[in-house]
Amino acid sequence: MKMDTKVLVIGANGQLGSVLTKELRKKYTIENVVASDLKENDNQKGIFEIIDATDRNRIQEIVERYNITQIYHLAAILSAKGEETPLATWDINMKTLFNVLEVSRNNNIDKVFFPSSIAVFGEGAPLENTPDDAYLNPATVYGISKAAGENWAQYYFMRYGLDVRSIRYPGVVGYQSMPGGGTTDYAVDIYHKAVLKEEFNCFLKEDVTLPMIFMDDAIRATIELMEAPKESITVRTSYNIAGISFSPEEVVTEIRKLYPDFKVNYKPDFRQEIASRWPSSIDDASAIKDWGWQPEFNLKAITEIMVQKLQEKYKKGMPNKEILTF
Ligand code: VAH
Repeated sequence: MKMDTKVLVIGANGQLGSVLTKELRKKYTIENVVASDLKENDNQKGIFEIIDATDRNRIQEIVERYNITQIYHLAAILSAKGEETPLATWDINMKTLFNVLEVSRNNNIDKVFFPSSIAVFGEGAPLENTPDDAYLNPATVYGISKAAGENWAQYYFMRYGLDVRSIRYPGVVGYQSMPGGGTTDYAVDIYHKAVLKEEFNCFLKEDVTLPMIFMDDAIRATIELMEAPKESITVRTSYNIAGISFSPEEVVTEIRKLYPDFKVNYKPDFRQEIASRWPSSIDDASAIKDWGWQPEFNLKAITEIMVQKLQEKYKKGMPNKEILTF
């Protein structure tokens, strides 16, 4: 019989993983959350273990050592980066998921979180108010791996009763961490450049509207989903959630209310092609019905908070962190 909730976060150094780990430590105490990633991260206060999630035995070892009861699997190669090495991306994204699912079912893990993405949608799905059950036709290897992963998550629930839960994240915007290799990374980098009073080169067209979400909303959605009573979960592939949809030019308009001279050049690259196949807005009726999802941050609020927090960080001398760019 397992006692306390003991959480393992795989991919704890990532854009979402680093913020989620901090929130989980607040919720379950620092002793009950084990952060892990490919390399040490000294700004994580708490238990940290090196895990390469392609190594199933290593996951097993850590699950046993800490008597883990929940696993959040946040490690994956994202949409843009993933296109550089398609087969390696597929291999890493799927192998790590299979390892987490197998270790979880073999160790009676109570709950598993698997992040999916709006990248699972493509040609053939309605691009406005895209519903949970829309036709999945991903155009990136990342999206293909997430669509496959959703079906494997559902299979492990149906076949083995493993309580795997999943959210299709929109593009995540936060000041707490840097994204890496995503098509929506522009929406974080743009705020850094504005606060540093530097020119911004946008790799998407000014009018491409994408579903986005503020980091605080994304983290709250994740924890609310994982806390929902098991019987209320009716979607075992992955839940759509909506935050706020916006285009680069809409962000620029909001930023220029605070930085009137902010200069932006639009230089669409291969990521524009990826973004053009993604929905512009999401229907999250199931998340609202099943576990009461409601976003709290609109673009105005996101912009004000991002600017204020980044001003504070840069005043404290945070290095000018370039977003991973190509
Ligand atoms: C990406 N940030 O751009 C991720 C996300 C919806 C986008 O999946 O790949």
